[in-house]
Amino acid sequence: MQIDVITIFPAYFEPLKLSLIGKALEKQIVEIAIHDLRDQAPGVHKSVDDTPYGGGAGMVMSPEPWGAAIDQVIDSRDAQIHDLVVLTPAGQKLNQSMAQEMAGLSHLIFACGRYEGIDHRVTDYYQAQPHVRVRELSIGDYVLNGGEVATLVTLEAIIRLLPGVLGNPDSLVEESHSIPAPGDEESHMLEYPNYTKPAVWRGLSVPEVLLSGNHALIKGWRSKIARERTQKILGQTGE
Ligand code: JCZ
Repeated sequence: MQIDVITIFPAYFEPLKLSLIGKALEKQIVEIAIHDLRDQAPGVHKSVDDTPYGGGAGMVMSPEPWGAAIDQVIDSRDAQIHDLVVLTPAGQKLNQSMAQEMAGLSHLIFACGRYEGIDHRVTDYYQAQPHVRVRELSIGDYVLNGGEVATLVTLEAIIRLLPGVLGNPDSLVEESHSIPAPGDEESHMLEYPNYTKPAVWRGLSVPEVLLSGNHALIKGWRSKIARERTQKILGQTGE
């Protein structure tokens, strides 16, 4: 899988070199290139923003450097289709089935906006290109200062699903039981709580059933607790 990220803050993506994703890069399971949008900005000031048409607060990212940067990464990759992903609070909410779907794609391009976002003609233009698909995604209903952190979250959700990235792929199988079916996002089960040694810590004991060695009993207990947790959380969010 090939991933290109376009940003005015390349340093935000340094953590991708760490841990499991860093290993995936070394193993060439995924190739990630970070591009500085300012390389496409003209003049000594390297300006990438301007005032909004129609007035209002803040600045809007200009379309020209975005067009130049996106054209360059499209032309540099030989994929049949390029998926342009734009993180925005106005996007479709990211969920596990979308991460799974994106993990099956060959070339992802992430455009990280700042300020009040990117001139809307950029997504309109690429949406109309036959070899490009555009997805506007949100990682949740809260406002960040830019697309970088939301892109990092999305990248981690996708890359950990690629074959060979997780040390023990059984974790993905276990996880899959708590993931909702597509279109059934409301009904997902939360996971059961986990415990390890020591059996007593600061006066608190591990639930006795987990020490019983009775796997059927443990399975039943875990699903009961998972159902109770799920009920409690759904109650809190009013769902
Ligand atoms: C650009 N502000 C891009 C995405 N889920 C979520 N919250 N906030 C964002 C986001 C905020 C932004 C930009 C300027 C994404």
